[in-house]
Amino acid sequence: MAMTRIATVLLALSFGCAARAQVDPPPQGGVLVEVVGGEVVETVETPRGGAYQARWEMDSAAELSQSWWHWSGASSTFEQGIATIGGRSYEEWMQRTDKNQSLWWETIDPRIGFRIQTRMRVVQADCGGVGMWIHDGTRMVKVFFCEGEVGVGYPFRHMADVDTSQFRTYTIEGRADWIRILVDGEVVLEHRGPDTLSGAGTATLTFGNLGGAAGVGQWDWLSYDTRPELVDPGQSPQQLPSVVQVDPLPRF
Ligand SMILES: [Ca+2]
Repeated sequence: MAMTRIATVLLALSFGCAARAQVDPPPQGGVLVEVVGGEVVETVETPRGGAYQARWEMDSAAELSQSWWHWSGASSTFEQGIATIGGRSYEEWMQRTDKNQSLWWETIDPRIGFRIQTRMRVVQADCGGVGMWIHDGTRMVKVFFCEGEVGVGYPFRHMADVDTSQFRTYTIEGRADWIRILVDGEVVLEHRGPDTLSGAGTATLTFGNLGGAAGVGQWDWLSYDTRPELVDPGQSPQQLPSVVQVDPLPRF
């Protein structure tokens, strides 16, 4: 711990007040120190040799099962690189939390933020079913893909009109108390405020049918990045809450 603190201070001094700097991560894992807005963001283990991005092509259940748990109450089928997920009940793919199976839980830091992207379309959805459940270690937000609109919520709720019946690329970016959604590269929804921090729920990253309503979505691919370069990410790091240690969903 002492060595880590010394290294942190030295790196902080060397970076001074740079807006953002990043030390090249060790190739075989170790400790990463980042400076955001002049402040050292606490060390982060990099067990994947500095990898912060992951992507799934939806080719098969086997592809997903390597890093996602499957909670099935309806169906997931895979055909020509498209996953059709959902039905009358929950059909969830949840990022695994057992050791060395979740890049998300190994690297996510809410003070740095995340970018999740997916190309998908809504086949049928009573609002609240098809979506994503995103826990970043301090807060949880839900993303809704509904017929004719997309949004974020729980307990707050903000929606935007979108023709979700066509395949579109959705980008969900978040950091601290800020979140926004882009559709095909255009911002359709952006919100910042303490209400975005009030959502409490299971510590997991999930996509599919979340079980709140009937619904089916078709997913072409999904990716995330836990070290994105976010534009206008809201508060400065000095204002951000400390990382709260959460216990991700236990293995079952
Ligand atoms: Ca695909």
